[in-house]
Amino acid sequence: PTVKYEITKRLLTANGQPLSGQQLADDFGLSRTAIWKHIKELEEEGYEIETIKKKGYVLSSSPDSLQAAKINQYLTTKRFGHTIHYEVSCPSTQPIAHQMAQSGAPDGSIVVCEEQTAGKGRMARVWTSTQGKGIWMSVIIRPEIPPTKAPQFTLVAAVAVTRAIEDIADVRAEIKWPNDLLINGKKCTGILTELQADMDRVHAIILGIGVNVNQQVTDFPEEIQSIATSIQMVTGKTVDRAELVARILHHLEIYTDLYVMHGFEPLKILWESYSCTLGKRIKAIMIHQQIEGLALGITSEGILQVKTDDGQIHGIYSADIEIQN
Ligand code: BTX
Repeated sequence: PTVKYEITKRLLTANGQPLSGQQLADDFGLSRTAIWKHIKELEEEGYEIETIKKKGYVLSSSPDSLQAAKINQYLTTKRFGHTIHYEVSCPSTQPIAHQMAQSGAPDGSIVVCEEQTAGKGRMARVWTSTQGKGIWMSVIIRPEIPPTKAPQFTLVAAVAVTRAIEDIADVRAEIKWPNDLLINGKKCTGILTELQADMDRVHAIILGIGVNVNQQVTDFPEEIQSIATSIQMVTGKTVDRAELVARILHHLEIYTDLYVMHGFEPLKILWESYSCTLGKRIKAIMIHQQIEGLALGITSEGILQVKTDDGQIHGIYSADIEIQN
């Protein structure tokens, strides 16, 4: 970590106590002028810093951003989020994370940005990622599991994000199998699970998480205004995105460890309690076919079971779901 990062972290966690310029200079082995230059740079980035004579620097406000130091102040995890790659703007966080994973980034490393110019959904669809309004994040996870189990990870992530939103914004999202989080029937989160694996071993799961946090309806392109929502639109309150990122990582680490130790079974109960798919008539749209019927449940593998009108039960591994009642 750079000196500027360390100074930012100290300012953010000082709780209004002044930080002495001399002390900082001593701690980092720099001159007071060098410290002052870092402070000026932070001010240019939107941090408001007061200089109190003979006492030092006090942070009066910080910009609404997902810079590493902002996330770090809320981290409660052992591994997740300890390596943070931050971009102001990028096409998509996924390829950056893939590259990092290939060059050996540790378990729980993340890529976050303020804006994606080519955000990806599943099957080459577009994920709208408005500047400064949401969480556009990829998490590199290295669980010891066979590749066949990787799709279940989407469900694990869905539970983690739902719990985090509940903690921070006091609103309960519902999970629409397999990867959407809905509030009042509209999509507020999408999850994209990608893999680096060989036949018998997962090297890394690149978990893409997109959360609509502080958008107004007009921040969305017209064609998705009727199907998309944000936490702010539902609660009327602005959420600190950095705090929400840290909370997502908190739950994600716990549930990942639980999953690796005990499988999907203990998470299945939680997943079901947040689901809005089960017990409903649905249409499952797959590439080569569609199935209509009653969503009975998910198996301990995370496969959706649908009973068609002829009484047959179908196992669905991956599909888009329309809920019909
Ligand atoms: P999905 O294929 O399930 O959903 C994509 C569909 O959702 C789009 O076709 C559109 O109808 C709708 N949509 C697009 N943008 C939004 C939005 N902001 N809010 C609600 N609905 C929307 C879901 O794919 C997986 C999305 C993963 C996004 C993350 S962000 C970080 C990472 N980087 C990246 O490029 N993708 C992932």
